[in-house]
Amino acid sequence: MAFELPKLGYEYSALEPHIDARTMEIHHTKHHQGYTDKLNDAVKGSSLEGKTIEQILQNVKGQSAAVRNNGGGYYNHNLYWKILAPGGASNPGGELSDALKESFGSVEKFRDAFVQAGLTQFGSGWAWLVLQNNKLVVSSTPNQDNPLMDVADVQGKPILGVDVWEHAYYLNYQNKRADYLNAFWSLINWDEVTRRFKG
Ligand code: MN3
Repeated sequence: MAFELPKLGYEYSALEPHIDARTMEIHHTKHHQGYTDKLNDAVKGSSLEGKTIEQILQNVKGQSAAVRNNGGGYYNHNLYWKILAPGGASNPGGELSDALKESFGSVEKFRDAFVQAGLTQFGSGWAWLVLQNNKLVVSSTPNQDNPLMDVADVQGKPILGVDVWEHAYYLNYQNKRADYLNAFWSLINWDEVTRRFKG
């Protein structure tokens, strides 16, 4: 069965004023659709057909650039839409909060590390919160790579990720990536991040 572009659980305008509706619409219907279509083309008729996206990414070493880039793009945006929410809780709670304090010292220090990872990722890529051997770490990856991939420097389960490609923020923020990252923080769906942390 082919990979399908997921529907968002909210309107394109739901994240305004932090992320504008036009950016969301283009990001979903053009960029994510493009990764989805190209992934399907790359997988069709190959030994990867029928595998889950997680299985493909965990064994991406040696696969084509088309599989790596579009498979990553497909997975990463699925995660990105889910961990965004309009009017969500402003901070993580419960077990996730405790784990963040244990790994980073405080939620604030985690936030600083996460924003810094997004800011310092040169060019296009992602910043991540990764569950690695029961510990939480922050990392960043270039292009559409992610921590699930067997080619990533920091490997583990991504539970939060932010897209720092310019297409994610340029209409609203132009070159001001820091402003986008700070706005992103206020849109995080902490219930979803906690679900991924526990699951
Ligand atoms: Mn993107």
